[in-house]
Amino acid sequence: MSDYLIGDIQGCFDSLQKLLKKVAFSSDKDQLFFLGDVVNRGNKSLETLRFIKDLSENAQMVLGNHDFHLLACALGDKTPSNQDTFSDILNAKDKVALIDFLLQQPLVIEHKNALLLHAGVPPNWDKNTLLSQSFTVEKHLKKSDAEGFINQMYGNSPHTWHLDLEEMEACRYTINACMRMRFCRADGTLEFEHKMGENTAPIGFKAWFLHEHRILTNTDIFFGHWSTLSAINTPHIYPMDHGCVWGQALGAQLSAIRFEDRQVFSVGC
Ligand SMILES: [Mn+2]
Repeated sequence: MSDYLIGDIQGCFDSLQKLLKKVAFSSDKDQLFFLGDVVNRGNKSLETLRFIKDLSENAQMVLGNHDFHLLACALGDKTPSNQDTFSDILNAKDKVALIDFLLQQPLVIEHKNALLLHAGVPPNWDKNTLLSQSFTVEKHLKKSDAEGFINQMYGNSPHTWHLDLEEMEACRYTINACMRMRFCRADGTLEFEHKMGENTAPIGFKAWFLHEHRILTNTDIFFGHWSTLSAINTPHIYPMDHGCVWGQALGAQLSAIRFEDRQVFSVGC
């Protein structure tokens, strides 16, 4: 009986199957947790999403920015860009069921005192703030007017969190923090231009988990999204996007971490 937490698949279905074989995944015994960005960029988004949906009770996932972008293209007023590779889902006969499945997925999973999410937690947020803000977003995604909500969720502002933000603004900040954040200021001010490693922070910014007075420093946090991070020695911080979609030439891997003993299993992509 093991729990495996798996980083960004991005439609790399074959790598996922290779990884599950490596850990000898058994749907009778084991649980899988996907850390978001299960679709897009890779070549088998449809197979990946169907597979995760069909795992049913054996799997949970959090939404990543690519999963959210798929929702916006399927339901909202966004159109896929040239780089998007999820047209197989948009044209699938089970599209409605797959999109409905994604709408039911959370931004954050609390698993035995650990937190699982796609990008990160603002340094000035405690667990209650994170869980209550993400719950508000999840509540809107499950409503019948999810498309109206999603259409209001695109954009970089507000960059900074305030208690007095109006609800839609607070939801936009929450989505941007939980699904897109890499660098931020100590007060949670977000920045979206820089995508390289933790040592490339713009002036005044740090990787979200490197802020000295971060509130959740004693909570294990498992996340994806940031494939350009180097080996991280920050206690309780587990970056799991090992860049699968970028291919073998870059040493890219798809990885799972076994929750019980923190052993990491990886396959080349
Ligand atoms: Mn991402």
